[in-house]
Amino acid sequence: MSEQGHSAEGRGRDFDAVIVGAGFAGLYMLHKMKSAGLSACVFETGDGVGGTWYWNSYPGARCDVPSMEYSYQFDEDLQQEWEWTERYSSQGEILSYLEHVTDRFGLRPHIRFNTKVSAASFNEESGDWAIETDDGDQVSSQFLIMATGCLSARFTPEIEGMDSFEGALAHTGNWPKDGIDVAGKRVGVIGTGSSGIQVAPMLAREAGELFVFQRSPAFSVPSQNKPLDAAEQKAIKARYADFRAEAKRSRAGILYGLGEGSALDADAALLKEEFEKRWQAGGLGFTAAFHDLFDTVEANGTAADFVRDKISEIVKDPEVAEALTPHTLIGCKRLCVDAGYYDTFNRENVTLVDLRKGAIERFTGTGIIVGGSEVPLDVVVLATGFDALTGALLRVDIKGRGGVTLKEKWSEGPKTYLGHSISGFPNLFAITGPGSPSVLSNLVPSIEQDVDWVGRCIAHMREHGHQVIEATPDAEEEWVAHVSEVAHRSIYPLEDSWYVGSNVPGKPRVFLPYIGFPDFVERCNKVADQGYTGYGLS
Ligand code: NA7
Repeated sequence: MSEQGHSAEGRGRDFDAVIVGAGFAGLYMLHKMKSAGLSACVFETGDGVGGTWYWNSYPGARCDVPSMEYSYQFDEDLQQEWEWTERYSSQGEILSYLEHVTDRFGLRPHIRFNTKVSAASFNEESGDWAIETDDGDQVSSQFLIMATGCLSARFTPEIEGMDSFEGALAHTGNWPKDGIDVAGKRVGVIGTGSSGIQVAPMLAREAGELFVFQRSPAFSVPSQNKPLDAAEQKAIKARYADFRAEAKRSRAGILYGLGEGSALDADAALLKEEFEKRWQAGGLGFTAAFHDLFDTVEANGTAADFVRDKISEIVKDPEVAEALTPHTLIGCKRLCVDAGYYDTFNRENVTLVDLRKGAIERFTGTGIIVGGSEVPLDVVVLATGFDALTGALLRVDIKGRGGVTLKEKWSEGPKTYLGHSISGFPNLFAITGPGSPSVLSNLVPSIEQDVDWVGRCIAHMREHGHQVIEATPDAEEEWVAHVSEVAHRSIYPLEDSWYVGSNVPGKPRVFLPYIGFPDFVERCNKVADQGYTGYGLS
């Protein structure tokens, strides 16, 4: 690849920055680099922009953070001009938005589509990264910025005979662009996390019969999605900066309106009233009804009991209702947000296959064997999730100082400083990496926070003539311990979930995200204000 930006020219390298991934993070990072006059290129596996919103185009795919918050705020004209149509945006609308952003800021010519980064190694002599793509190309760059997403490395369980299945088979995270015709067919969905819960009601409407293969029941609350009221949108836009600032002061960077009271101080009537209000309002704010739902098992149980009661009210067959009812903490495994999920099981053409009574044994050419007998199927949808937060980084063969691979470095779990920097891997930044608020926050402002921080850091290096920045082992160790300490103050780590990596066999059990967006921002700003404490600059 010969495209040379003016800034990298004469330094013997192809780019100042190579960015991997053209989703929310990669696009804004590219814009940031270009605006600073740096030469930058994005490598993207897909043939379009969008990241998560490019790949997850299954029926029912929708964001569960409100549209007015799940959008960029770096450009006032953009946020004023773009009109969202629904309270929660569909995958298609978010993809259109990202395509608009790409063209509006002239990013497309700097993105190399259909190109997967397969390996990257740090050259200690030049201080550059050598980046290899799967088409055999190699480029050099001072900075390597992994904008590879938190939930992008698909997890497909190894089930015997899957390859021999003769019907249509698709992962929700890699949905065929022309869709799948399910009309009148026998369709199976494996998995009941957010993706399974979104796709199942949509498939049920079209399919002849739908079989939902459930290993663990999940808690879900209604989205109460609706068209976005024009007056409401206008009112928010009139004070967008304040609205955004207010959101950033909340734990997740989202305006849930955290309840001030403790669930443990509330009597039965107040609990019911508050939870019902949140249920009717819809969305993830349900678990913000009281301030301590993630502090103690007892407090959490009040919310879980409310949803358990709802499930038994909604699902008419008591046996099915019980099978759908989780007897776990709520929200410690990602809370799902749905559009009629539980009610779907009242349909004649929908069957819940409870895998706790008999696991999936294998695929045949014509279906799935469960508990010794075959469920004949024409279509199987794998809603089996992702190797979250670390998967996309570890699937690239990244070698740092001394040829040490990231896989070796993270063999006992990810270690980062501030979620984006890794000791031994200079000039590499992971946007919303493990140890950052990422998936426990509104990802768009979290992305903007990281991108702005990296942009400021690179500007600082240029100004002071530094070529290389690297987190110190001590700073990294302290951060890793802090992330874990904060997590263990809550009840989050008590449940098995992709937050702790337990969905992927063999993955070390480590609580991956950092809890607390405002604290994270404060810490990152302090590090920068004090001249990049915890880093070596040379
Ligand atoms: P999730 O939330 O990881 O859900 C995956 C589901 O797939 C979950 O119900 C799993 O059951 C199930 N699963 C995984 N492997 C198997 C096998 N072998 N057999 C049966 N069932 C299996 O992924 P999603 O894509 O739904 O959501 C990911 C995030 O994306 C979501 O939280 C939002 O933040 C956006 P398990 O619970 O492990 O028993």
